[in-house]
Amino acid sequence: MDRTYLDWPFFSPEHRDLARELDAWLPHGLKGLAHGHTTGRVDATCRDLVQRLAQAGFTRYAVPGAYGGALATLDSRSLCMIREHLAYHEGLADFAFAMQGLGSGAISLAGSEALKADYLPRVAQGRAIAAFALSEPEAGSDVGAMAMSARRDGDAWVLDGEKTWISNGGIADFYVVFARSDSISRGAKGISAFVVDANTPGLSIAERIEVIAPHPLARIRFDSARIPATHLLGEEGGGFKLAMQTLDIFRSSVAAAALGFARRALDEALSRAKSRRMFGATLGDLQLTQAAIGEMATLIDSAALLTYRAAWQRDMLGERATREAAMAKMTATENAQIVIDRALQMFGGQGVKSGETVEKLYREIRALRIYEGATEVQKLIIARETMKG
Ligand code: COS
Repeated sequence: MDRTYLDWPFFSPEHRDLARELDAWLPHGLKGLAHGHTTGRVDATCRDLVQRLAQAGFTRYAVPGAYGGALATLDSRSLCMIREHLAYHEGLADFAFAMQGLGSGAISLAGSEALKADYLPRVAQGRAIAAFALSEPEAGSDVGAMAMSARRDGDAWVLDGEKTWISNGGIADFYVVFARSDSISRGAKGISAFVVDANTPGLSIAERIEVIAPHPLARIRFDSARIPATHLLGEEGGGFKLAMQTLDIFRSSVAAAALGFARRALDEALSRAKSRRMFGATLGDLQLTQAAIGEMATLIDSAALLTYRAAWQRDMLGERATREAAMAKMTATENAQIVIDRALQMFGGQGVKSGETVEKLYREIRALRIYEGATEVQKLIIARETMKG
């Protein structure tokens, strides 16, 4: 993996140390990991990964320092660096790490002291698996169309409705759930956020969803699920903004994961170019291959620059990096798709054989262009932010 980017001015010595730590851990840290496509096997592998990442100390980067985190506040560059490295080696490891951050992010940002103290240390230590429940069957890109309801009843909130495409659905210990807490029937206003324990009566897994790159994913039902009133996150009606603030942090980390997949694809392509013989030369001697490699390397660097610019801006300038995170997410995921496709092409028939690294990357990258805001949503966000200026 190209390491020269670590000399870019976005990083501090601590980030370079973290990259070294990841490099030292990864070859043995993922050894013996069970693979398999069945729901049960994938669940077990994800639980195993959360334990391994926690023992190595990496999940501590998913929460703030006061609650067992590695650094005082959530550090976007560290999140990106960890996701990039994990994705390079194993997509499920990236997934397991990312979800600890995304699933607990709204608690870190807006939780009461009691909620933070209860949930965040367990996330950091791998004792609780987190999930983020925003999308609904009729409200994906259009978050404001959500219908799930939250009704106040004495010292409780009562939740009714359905959430879908929920990563970690089925294995999570708790869900951060967004629901409509007043009578306004649509739009951003009136949405609130709650922490819901997985064992809450009335919460059930309606369907486990199987996808091209297997990971725990589910549709979840809430039938008069009662949670304590204290499990409201932030202010009543502040849920939409809280969801957007959480996504502002984690979208640049999705970009970093795409970058890790793309870097792996380029490395696979380079070794193929050197070893594969054809037309009396190597694949890499052919100018068409050189053109592909030139394009791939540039797509990767442009994605990396936007990714770490967004992370640096959030960390160092303390500014809302909505536009920058959207640019990074859109560019890095789209570029990675092209890079991986080019790499697969260089493997010819072998590239589509099940179990090949490029075949796996080809399946892994696709969802990243959709989740946490599809490319089309990122374009909309970038345009709106740009037109404000
Ligand atoms: N940070 C803080 N506040 C934000 C914000 C952000 N990043 N983005 C929007 N808001 C605020 C707006 O300022 C507005 O506040 P006011 O009413 O006080 O002016 C409010 O939230 C509503 O914003 P907006 O009008 O832009 O909402 P829209 O309904 O038009 O939705 C998009 C905007 C499409 C950008 C949003 O629904 C979205 O991000 N969709 C994709 C969702 C997603 O990523 N899903 C994946 C789930 S996780 S796998």
